[in-house]
Amino acid sequence: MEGYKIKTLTQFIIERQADIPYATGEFTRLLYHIGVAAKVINKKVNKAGLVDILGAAGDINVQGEEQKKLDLFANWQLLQALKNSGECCGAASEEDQEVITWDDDLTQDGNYIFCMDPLDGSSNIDVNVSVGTIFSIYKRVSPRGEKPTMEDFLQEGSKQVAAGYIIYGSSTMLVYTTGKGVYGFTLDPSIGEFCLSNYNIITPLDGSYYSVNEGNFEHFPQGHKDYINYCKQIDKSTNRPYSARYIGSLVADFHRNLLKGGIFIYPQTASAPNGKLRLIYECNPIAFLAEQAGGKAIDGKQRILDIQPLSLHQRVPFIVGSKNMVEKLEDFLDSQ
Ligand code: P6P
Repeated sequence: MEGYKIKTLTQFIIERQADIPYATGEFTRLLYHIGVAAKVINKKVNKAGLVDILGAAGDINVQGEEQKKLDLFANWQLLQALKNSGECCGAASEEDQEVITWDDDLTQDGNYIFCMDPLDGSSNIDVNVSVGTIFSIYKRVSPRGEKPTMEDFLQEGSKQVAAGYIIYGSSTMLVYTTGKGVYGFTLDPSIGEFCLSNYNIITPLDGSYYSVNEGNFEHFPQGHKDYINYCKQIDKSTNRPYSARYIGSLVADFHRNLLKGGIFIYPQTASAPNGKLRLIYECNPIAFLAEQAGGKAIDGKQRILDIQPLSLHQRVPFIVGSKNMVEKLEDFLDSQ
């Protein structure tokens, strides 16, 4: 049987190295190491029910959320990969209160910083629902040869040089952008390689999925309530009512909407007055990917990528997806 034409992630990164200004292979090496960590995490996620990797780790993370053993495993694997790459001088993680740095000359000479949610949606792990890793890469602004500063990590999302996610679902995919389009790679377990499967992903301008936790409906700002009610009204000319699709795992909800068209909404609620999702390692990378695929990402007032971060674990309201759907919600918000 004719095999499909394989282009591995490593081959693709090297081919597209010219996309990164002044790339000298450093960035290629960094992305390669992320791919290795993703494969190791995938192995554990895929058999989570069989090994003692499920359940609580007994700790609470900086978000006040119960840490899962798999969260900590993923965090450790990614931090090791970043350290071993020698290209990353520091990392901000959802699982760690402070920035992670290393006391060696090689990493302190690293030109990049890394922000991540090592295993997003982890509350779904024990019930076998797709989870994901989300990451964001910036060039450092502090001088090389020293430890990074907080300024390196509080850059606006528009300064990202790359962003991506790994979704551990029915198949495992790595989806990333370096600002020249969005590319998806599916892990072929038979050869242990991420292989190009989605070339230059463009998200539909319209879609029929709206993703929001309607259990919080009463707490939403009125504009959000009006938009959600709009989604439910019957109007065959605009393919409504839409379908409600909400998995409770950002990477899974976003990935479906990216490919099929849709909108994901996490507004401010009573328990999360600034929204629940974190700007630096969830909203910024997803927003970069969405814009690169022709979509849009706002906090309800401004473009996500224009927000000046004030702290590592800052939360923002998050609206992301098909451009026309986001702009329709904006119309409702503006009419308040
Ligand atoms: P809620 C998972 O905990 C997460 O951070 C995202 O992956 C997901 O989109 C959101 O929270 C779900 O939150 O409040 O609807 O359960």
